Amino acid sequence: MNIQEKVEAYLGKTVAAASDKEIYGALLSVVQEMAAEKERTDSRKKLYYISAEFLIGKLLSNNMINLGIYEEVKEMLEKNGKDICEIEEAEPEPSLGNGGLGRLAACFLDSIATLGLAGDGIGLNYHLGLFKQEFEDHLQKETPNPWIEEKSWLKKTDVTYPVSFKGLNVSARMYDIEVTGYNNKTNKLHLFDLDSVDETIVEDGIDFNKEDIEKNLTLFLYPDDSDEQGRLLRIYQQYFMVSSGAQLILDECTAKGCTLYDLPDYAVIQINDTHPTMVIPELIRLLMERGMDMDDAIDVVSRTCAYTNHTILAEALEKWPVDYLKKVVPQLVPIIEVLDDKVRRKYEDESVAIIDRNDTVHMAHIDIHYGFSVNGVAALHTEILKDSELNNFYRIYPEKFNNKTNGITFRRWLIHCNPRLSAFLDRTIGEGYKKDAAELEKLLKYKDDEKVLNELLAIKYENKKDLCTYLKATQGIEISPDTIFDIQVKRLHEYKRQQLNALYIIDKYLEIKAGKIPSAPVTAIFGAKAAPAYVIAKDIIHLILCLQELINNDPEVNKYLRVVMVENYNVTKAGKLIPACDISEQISLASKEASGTGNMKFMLNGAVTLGTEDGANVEIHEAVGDDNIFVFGASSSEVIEHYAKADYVAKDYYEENEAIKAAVDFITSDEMLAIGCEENLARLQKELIGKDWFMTLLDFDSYKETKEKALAAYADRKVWAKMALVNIAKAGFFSSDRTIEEYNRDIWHL
Ligand code: 26Y
Repeated sequence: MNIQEKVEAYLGKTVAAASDKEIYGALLSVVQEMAAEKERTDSRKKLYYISAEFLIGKLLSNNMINLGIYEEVKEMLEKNGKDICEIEEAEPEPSLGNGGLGRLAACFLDSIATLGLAGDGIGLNYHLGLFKQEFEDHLQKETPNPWIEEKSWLKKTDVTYPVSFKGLNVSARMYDIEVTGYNNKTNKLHLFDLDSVDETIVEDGIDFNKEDIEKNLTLFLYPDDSDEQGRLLRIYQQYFMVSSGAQLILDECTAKGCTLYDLPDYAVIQINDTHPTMVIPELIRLLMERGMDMDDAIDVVSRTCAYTNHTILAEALEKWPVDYLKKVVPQLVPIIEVLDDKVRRKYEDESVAIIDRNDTVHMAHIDIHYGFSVNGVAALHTEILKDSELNNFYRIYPEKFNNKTNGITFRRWLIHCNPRLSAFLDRTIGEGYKKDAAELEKLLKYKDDEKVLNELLAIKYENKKDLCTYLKATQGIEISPDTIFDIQVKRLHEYKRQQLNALYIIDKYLEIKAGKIPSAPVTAIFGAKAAPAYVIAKDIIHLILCLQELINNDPEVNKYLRVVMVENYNVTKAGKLIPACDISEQISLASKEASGTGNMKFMLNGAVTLGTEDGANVEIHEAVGDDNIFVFGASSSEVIEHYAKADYVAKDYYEENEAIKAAVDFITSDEMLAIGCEENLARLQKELIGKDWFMTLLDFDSYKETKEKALAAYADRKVWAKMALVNIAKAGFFSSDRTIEEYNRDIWHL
């Protein structure tokens, strides 16, 4: 049977007569069948990547690319009067993640399978995922995102595991999603769930009864934790995930002949940030239940688990009061106490203890003492961990620390999201880059080739036109492809400094109003979700939405400047925004962004970075050289020194710098208050003047100056195209295939 016949067999009618939704369903079945027929990876030792998030995005096209049928299906659909993009629209996006950490896990699964390595994901099947974002009265409103339909990528299995909480025994059921590698074998993503979970308990946005664990356990990713019930629910979720995962791992290993004493020869567990840390005491508990004595169990587990750190923000490193653990998982408490006791006997240093003097458990400390590897996610980040943040641990265990600079899968972030660019690459440098990303460097040969440079500009222009059409259709917003597309899309967080970008926009607005006409028109595009309980982050969204309203409706200004805040930014929208970008905003306060991965996606798609020397920006800078990136701002060592000396005073910058003062004052101007809400705007303004923990005002001048340079450089189209070309050519290092090869070489040894 050819593809059309297969699809029509599922449809029970012709492709031409079917709806987009029906075709999507039929293609899903065809792909699932093909994936099931593919060979599975198989080796004695297997990787288990445990993560609270897997931000996989829509899967149909990605799977078709990996199975090698994408072009064939696309042509078949065209022949029948259907457009593959419309079919893609019919697929709901699973929102099983929040940002970089979750998307990294998804890129890793793709690369692990592509390299033919045996490695499965373990996570949770959140029914409503991360909330869906809507804008109402220029504010973020959260609503549920039910993504599981009758036909979905999830395959319900018969595998169940008992999980015990204090006073509550439940049964975890495993669901599987096939992970197809690019032209290779397949792996699985195992997502655990509870049959009794009930979506109807959600009301009024995303509120629900937090105490009814049997009904709420896997409803949402990151339920609101501003009260104790919310925090306890997070512990319920984490333990449910790791206990089921640990039982699965032990079952699979024993089935392969593992005696449990040789577990490290059969399994390696990569712990993605601290969210799955309880897998360590839980595995120890399970091994003891199966007859191992405690010291042996601790030794075996310590040689099986490895930890990845994704942050240096102290407030994001998880700590749980022992009391909370006693309320939810009392069976782990004596084990954690022994783990702490052993550490205390060996090391006097209080700062490396597991349970501190306030009876709080430091989850990262469990990972570092009882795992065999600790890795950061970019060179600078790992150095900061070693030198300051985790220095006390580094001095004890220098051999455990290693760097694995993040990467992204080029299948999704180039081949799928930018077919124009990948077709151009196919005919210019051949298709080898799809398996070996380093081959992108072949492009450098053309850096002075006018025809090639013009082609790159034409591709960017077409992608920008597509984005204009999309934003008009989805949000009713009109922008022009003849302006510079300046894009900042990522989680909303003060350290990422969307507020710095917003202050620049205000400054520009005031300049235009004062008669200073910019040399080139700019469209500033944002996309970001704020955690529901993060007040200032939501105020920043409010500020941007008010600026959008004010500026886009002012005929004096909107010829030169427009602002767009994309609603419900997600993987699908990233795929449409990134290929259309001219300037990639990566403006975190130096030292705070562990790596960033959006920066890599933009680079690969020919955008030029405007960024601080932070995270992987540093490595991007090294790769492209000074001439092909715009770098600004205080260095990480300067920033770290400011924190150490506590000598940064935002108010001084506000009072001594006229432009800063004018921009900050404008937040509560009559124009803004006519549109927005005084409470939100005034609170944000006060925060910027009185605290500004992430030093926005410190970098304002240097940001403005450097951004002006970038905007001016854009005018010389040939020079700009050459910069874009160099960025694409040098992106090979940031393939997640490279990252995974390093994980395997240094940590997993599969
Ligand atoms: C609620 C709390 C426990 C929490 C929830 C989510 C804490 C952290 C996170 C997510 C963190 C995250 O996404 N970190 C990002 O990981 C990326 C992949 O390594 C990095 O590129 C990025 O710099 C980092 O912010």
